[in-house]
Amino acid sequence: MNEHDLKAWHEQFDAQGYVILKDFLSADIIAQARTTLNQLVDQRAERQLAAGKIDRLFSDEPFELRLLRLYQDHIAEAPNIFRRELHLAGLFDIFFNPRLLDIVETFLGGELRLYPNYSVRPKFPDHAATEVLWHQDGGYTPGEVKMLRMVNVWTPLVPARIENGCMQFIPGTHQLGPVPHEKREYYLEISPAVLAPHLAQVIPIELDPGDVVLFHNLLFHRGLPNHSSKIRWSIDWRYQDATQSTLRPENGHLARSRSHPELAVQDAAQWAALSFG
Ligand SMILES: O=C(O)CCC(=O)C(=O)O
Repeated sequence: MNEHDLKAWHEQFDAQGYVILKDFLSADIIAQARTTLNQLVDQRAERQLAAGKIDRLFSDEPFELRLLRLYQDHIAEAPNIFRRELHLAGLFDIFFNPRLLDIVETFLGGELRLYPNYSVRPKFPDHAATEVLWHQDGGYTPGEVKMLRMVNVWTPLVPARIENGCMQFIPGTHQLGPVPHEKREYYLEISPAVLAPHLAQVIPIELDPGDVVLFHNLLFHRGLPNHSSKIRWSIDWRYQDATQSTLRPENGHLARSRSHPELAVQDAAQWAALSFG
């Protein structure tokens, strides 16, 4: 991170509401995350087998396909998000990545929490529950969301393209403040009258594993449907100024504290011993 890059990132984040950090996470960190998530898939395989829903574990299927095979005859039961399951040692290097925290600290200051909605999304092909409608992340939090000082993060574990359900952003919309959302079957959606004037400015956020996008908690965005034949795996999480309330029942976990470093999550083993909240 040099001063020149940092200045450009801040300017882009302020004006457009997002910044893409290309090739930011190492191949080892991504491989470790995929291996770790495979443990969750293993557990699902055992469960499906025990329930008589499948007759084999599909152990030789690749990461992009195995969960699909496990649920292909029971697609309504397929997981579309993992949250509570993510206290796994192999995800520590993503959520508590020191280089990432260094950057986020320049936005939010030296007291940083991992906000309590870290998620992994296995986006199944053509599955309505995995098409995430236009929203502001803040739209999912009740109360004075405008005051929340946050940096939101998304990274893919497979190449994310328009075809397999990358995200789309509408640059600059974070400056509109919190807008009304309406309840749909699976997700909230920004009210059509508010959204419509901005749709001409939509851009796709096509990323590769290792790339990371930082975005504003009020930026209009959505996750496209996956029209490919494989699962689009991704991780999304958020950091918040830990001196604020989360406006949620959960407090998240301290990721960095300049005032009390010993109170932040120290290592992978501690992360794995904690629970969602
Ligand atoms: O992964 C997706 O398709 C959507 C994710 C999203 O909306 C978010 O991270 O806020």
